[in-house]
Amino acid sequence: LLDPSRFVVFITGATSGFGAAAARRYVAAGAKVIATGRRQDRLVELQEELGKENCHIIALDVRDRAAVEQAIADIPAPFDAINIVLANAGLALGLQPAAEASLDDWQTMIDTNVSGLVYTVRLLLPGLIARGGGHVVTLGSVAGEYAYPGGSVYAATKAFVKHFALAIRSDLQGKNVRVTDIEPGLTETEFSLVRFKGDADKAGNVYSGTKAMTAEDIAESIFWATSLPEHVNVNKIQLMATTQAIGAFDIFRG
Ligand code: NDP
Ligand code: 8X3
Repeated sequence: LLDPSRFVVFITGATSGFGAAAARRYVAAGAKVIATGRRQDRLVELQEELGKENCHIIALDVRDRAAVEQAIADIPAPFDAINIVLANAGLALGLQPAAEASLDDWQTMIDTNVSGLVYTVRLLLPGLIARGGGHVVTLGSVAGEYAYPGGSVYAATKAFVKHFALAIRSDLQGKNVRVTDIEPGLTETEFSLVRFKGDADKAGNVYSGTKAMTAEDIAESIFWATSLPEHVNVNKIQLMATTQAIGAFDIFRG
């Protein structure tokens, strides 16, 4: 396994959920992290917990291409020696049928999950290559593989993530840069609170009476994939809660 004390991990969406859990997992193993997200107060708390020598923070909206570019250019040593990119920031908004869903919600998901992700990866890849290689980890979803009612644009953005991850591997041949798409199912984070726009009851119902996965479960799979020897590339990891399975085709009978 690789020595995690040599990892410098750039994480988008580190203020909550998988990103925060991954920051903790990597620092616990001796790595350095650059934690980013829009909520500055959360970033400050995380940095206080993990230590300034291990955790550099940048308040950043991944939809703002110029801001992503500037943030990357301004990273001080030793945090600028990034060798793992965890392109994790993302969200689902709403669960309405396609003909009723909010176009603004759709636009926000596309801007964040697609545009924000490609800005992050594109802007960090040259540095990874120049430093001799590294690892890009993207956050897809089971929704990118299996369609479900009300999931339209969210699911489509995650299908984009899955195929983008697979596609960039072809361009990275010979560059020693690995790419892994992590594709989780039901995991309790702030994901549903965001999807239902702060409605804690609706969000709670998603996880009540069942046993969802945790952010720590996903962080462990991310850490594992990046710790494998350099000659091993895990293309994707699809995880579901044991309590979750794929449903039957939906047949309308008039
Ligand atoms: P959380 O809502 O807990 O965390 C999402 C993170 O993304 C937050 O840190 C948030 O930070 C950040 N984020 C959202 N929008 C932006 C933005 N415009 N700019 C920068 N950061 C942003 O959800 P999860 O941890 O569960 O989700 C992480 C990823 O995993 C997402 O891509 C999600 O789609 C995916 N996923 C989640 C699953 C689940 O069931 N939980 C399952 C499969 C995939 P802030 O608001 O501070 O900017
Ligand atoms: C999050 C999992 O099933 O809510 O990507 O879309 S799901």
